[in-house]
Parts: sequence; C-alpha cells; structure tokens
Amino acid sequence: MTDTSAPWTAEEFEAQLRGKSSSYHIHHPFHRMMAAGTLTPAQLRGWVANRFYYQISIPVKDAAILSNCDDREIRREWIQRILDHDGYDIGGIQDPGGIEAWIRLGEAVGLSRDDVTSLRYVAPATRFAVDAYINFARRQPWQEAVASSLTELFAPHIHQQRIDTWPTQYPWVDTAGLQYFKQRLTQARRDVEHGLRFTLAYFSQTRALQERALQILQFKLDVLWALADAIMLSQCDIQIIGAKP
Ligand code: AHQ
Repeated sequence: MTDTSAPWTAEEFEAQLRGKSSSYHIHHPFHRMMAAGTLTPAQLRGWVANRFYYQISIPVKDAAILSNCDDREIRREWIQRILDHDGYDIGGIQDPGGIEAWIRLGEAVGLSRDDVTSLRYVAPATRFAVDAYINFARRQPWQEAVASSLTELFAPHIHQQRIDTWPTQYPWVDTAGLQYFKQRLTQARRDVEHGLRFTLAYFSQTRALQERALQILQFKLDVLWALADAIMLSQCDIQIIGAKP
C-alpha cells in the first residue's frame, strides 16, 4: 500500500529501523540457548559449520552489490567488505580475512578444516536461507541490497555476548577462535555507519521508500531467523568421536 504521508524525519526513520531489534536473531531460542550455555558441543559445532556457508556467501553478496552499483564513491567504500572477509595481500600488507578466522573458530570447537570447508554438514534449509539473501542482492536494486545489510545495527551486541560468555559457558572452546567476533565488533560498526548514512539519505525521499526500507530490513531479519531455525531444527549436531569434551 503506498503511504502518501510526509516522510519521517531522519531521527524518526532511524528509530523505526532500530525499532526492529526485537526481531533480531539474538532473541531466537537457539541463540538464547547459546548465551545461556545450554548448547551441547555437538550443537555448537553444528552452528559453526552451518554458519560458514553464510560467511563465505557474504563476499559473494557484496560482489553482487558492486556489480549492480554505478556509483564509484559507494563502490570505493563497499569493496572493503569483500577484503574483510576474503582477506588480502596488497603491497606486502596481508590480512587472512574473516573466512579464515571462521575456519579457525571451527578448529577451536573441535572441527577439522575439512569438516568446515567441505560444507558436508550444511543443512539444506541453511543453504536456502542464505541463498535467498544472495539472490536478493543479485536481483534487487543495489540500494535495496545496501539497506538489507543493516541487520548489523544489532550485530555488535551478539558478537560481544559471545566474547563475554563463551569462555565460561564453553570452557572447552579454544578462546583463540573468538578472534572472528572481536574483529567484527569494529568492522560491523564501520559498515553500519556507511550503510545507515546511505539508507537514511536515499530512502528518505518519500514515506513509501522509508516503508520499503523497513520491509527490506524485516526480510533480512527473517533470513537470519530462518538460518537459526535451520540450524536448530535440522539436527545439525556434529558428534566428533574422541573430541574434547
Ligand atoms: O559475521 C557477520 C557478517 O560478516 C555480516 C555481514 C553483514 C551483511 O552484509 O549482511 N551481516 C553480517 C552478520 C554477521 N554475523 C552475524 C552473527 O550473528 O554472527 C550477524 C550478521 C548480521 O547481523 O547481519
């Protein structure tokens, strides 16, 4: 339904976006169990192995946005997201990247590198949720795909929660594996500053566009929720014979 009301102010629009935090996957039963320390080692390993498919899909999603985007200034900022995940070796400056850090998280919970990179433990419903996000970024206008990344408005909280709780809730996990969450704290905040600045400007031309931005954010929140459903309900538990604990 097209809303003919006047656009919200930037402050009201941002409050509407942030108001969707109640749909963020930190409130999903699986993530509540994770925070409470009640996941079994097999469930935690299943989460890491399935989330790897999301992690390797993020740079593919961001490359889709770049390929659709005709704005050089946006591309100059957005390309950093691909480097953050894939890593780089530019002029002797090297960074192994977030995907490599996630593989180390897998090893920290008792998986082998091949257990993670082979994708053998990824559930069909995991793939469907993640592929819905990639295909959204490929098919929709790049401006809409930028807005869909704003679930990261809420990400620092969930990353910090894992950093704070895993050492006591899951003492068997090698804390070196938490490096991924630590590096996302700064990267997510930088990404959100850019994505929010653009979204508040572009989608504030009309109230209908602002409502569309909320609809897009809800779609991505649903992707993350469906991903947690998949991991919780698809019996992604990974029993490693002889692994600690
Ligand atoms: O590790 C995450 C990440 O790199 C990204 C990129 C961003 C996007 O472009 O959609 N979203 C995102 C997220 C990551 N981690 C999730 C988590 O719970 O660990 C949160 C997720 C997000 O909030 O969108």
